[in-house]
Amino acid sequence: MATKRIQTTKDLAINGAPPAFEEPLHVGRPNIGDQKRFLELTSQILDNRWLTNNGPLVRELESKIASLLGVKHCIAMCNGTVALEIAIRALGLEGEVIVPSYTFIATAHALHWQAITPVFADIDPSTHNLDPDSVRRMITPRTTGIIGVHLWGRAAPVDELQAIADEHGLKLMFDAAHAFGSTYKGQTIGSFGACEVLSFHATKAFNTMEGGAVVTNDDELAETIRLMRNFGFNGYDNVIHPGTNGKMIEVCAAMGLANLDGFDDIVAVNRRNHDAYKRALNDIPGISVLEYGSSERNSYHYLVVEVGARCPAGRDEIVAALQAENILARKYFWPGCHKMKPYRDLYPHAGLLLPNSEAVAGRVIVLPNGAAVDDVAVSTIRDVIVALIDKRPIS
Ligand code: T4K
Repeated sequence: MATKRIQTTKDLAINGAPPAFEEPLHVGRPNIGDQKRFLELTSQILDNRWLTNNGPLVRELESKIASLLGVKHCIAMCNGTVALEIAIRALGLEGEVIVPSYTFIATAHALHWQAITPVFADIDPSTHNLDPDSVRRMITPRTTGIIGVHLWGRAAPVDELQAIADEHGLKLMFDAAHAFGSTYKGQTIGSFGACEVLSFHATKAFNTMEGGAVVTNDDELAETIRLMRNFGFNGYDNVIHPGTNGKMIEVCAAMGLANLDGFDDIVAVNRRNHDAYKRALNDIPGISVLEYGSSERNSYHYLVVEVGARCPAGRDEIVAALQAENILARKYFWPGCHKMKPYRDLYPHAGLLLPNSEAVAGRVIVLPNGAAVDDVAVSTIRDVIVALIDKRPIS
């Protein structure tokens, strides 16, 4: 509930006025589905005394997700990062692997954590996804694979990346952390590359509190990943792979089962908000709401706004003004992985080859979306930006 009307700059919290919202408006406020079902399932877990280690609810969730995505195998994990690490390990990646820099840090960390060098390729500034030409330029004799990221739930250029992988004998997998329910050329994401990795973190469109999964049509790879998730055990007393503890617990699976049925409703709310944001913001000079196109499905979970050169206020200034109002807008994924300390030290000059990543990282704002956002929130966000740029010259 907004607490004030913003008409001029003096109404802004950055200028000493009280904030527009008493409670923070978050990006990534968790979607909570059928609470009653969740509590029933949780009580069932306690009655059964089966809390983790491939329990019945995890198996039910895996089978539901596999059929929803139209893929043979879904292996649920404790989170998306461990799912990435296990998939990378099971695929036998080593040496160098090409990834975008403009992604959440976990994509790069999952490689670095296993002493594999992430090599950052640039993105297409219109889609924010990997640019296949840049990927080609990054291939060296040490390259063993490519990890495409379906950023904001919009599919990476799957066919082009597969062609490059085939031509150079590289493995291709996808970080599909944002892409639950999205499509590429009409086909649900989950079946592309050797495998795809989902995140079901609390802040995702579909969540299991913490969680993730690897999905694949490859029987052998699925079996290896399943064993690696449980220390590499193949039956009692017999370890046949290096493994880790990547298991999803039953309470998380219960949350997933309770949330799955409401997923389409969440997407509908997000789409409605996306339209409202477009109507409210697209006529502000230099501001544009990122479109996902009508030909593919997307959860519209990420409400991405770009602040262009024509805008009389800078991106950081707008974020600061919104945050002062308790609207916790985010600068995902600024400044880009290559500028974060572990990778900046590895590649101090990487930015020279990543002009689009740097430009996009410098102009994106992610705004709140989901059930907590209503028309008042959207118009308040508009009012903040309009008041901020009031009377400033437009270039
Ligand atoms: N690959 C990609 C491309 C990813 O985006 C991610 C995760 C991964 C891989 C790895 O998957 P996981 O291992 O996480 O499953 C958040 C999430 O923690 C992260 O999962 C997500 N991407 C990333 C895009 O966003 P932060 O550091 O921004 O989270 P934080 O704590 O600032 O929370 C975001 C907002 O949500 C805050 O305003 C608070 C609010 N919030 C958060 C939680 C957890 C709530 O209101 N309630 C909550 O329970 O990373």
